[in-house]
Amino acid sequence: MAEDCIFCRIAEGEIPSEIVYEDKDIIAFKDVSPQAPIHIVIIPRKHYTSILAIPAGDAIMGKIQTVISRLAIKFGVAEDGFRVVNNCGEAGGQTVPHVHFHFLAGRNMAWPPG
Ligand code: DGP
Repeated sequence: MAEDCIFCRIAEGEIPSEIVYEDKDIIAFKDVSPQAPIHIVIIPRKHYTSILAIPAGDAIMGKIQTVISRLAIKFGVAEDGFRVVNNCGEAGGQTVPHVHFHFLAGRNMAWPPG
């Protein structure tokens, strides 16, 4: 755990959040500033600053993919569709330096993103 990391503190239960999924490796919770009717943040419990910090071959990416599928079913959007976003680094729009994936659904998404 990184002491000054908001998402580590959410994973530890030190900061309250509306958790929609959790297991020993991953936690998913509602975004505090939703950009769609359904906006979930998926994080590994382990602190990696960004997607670039995840070691090659680490199993966490496959586990995240499984959680994405579970969320699509849980929120009933597997058929309609949804969007998964990873913002990486300053130019990528990352504001919290703990790797995370946005799961967005419940409206039609525009392309290109801003
Ligand atoms: P990004 O810009 O990709 O780093 O996204 C960070 C997201 O995290 C942003 O959509 C807002 C969300 N967020 C930041 N702080 C908190 C918090 O304390 N609780 C919750 N639930 N979400 C947060």
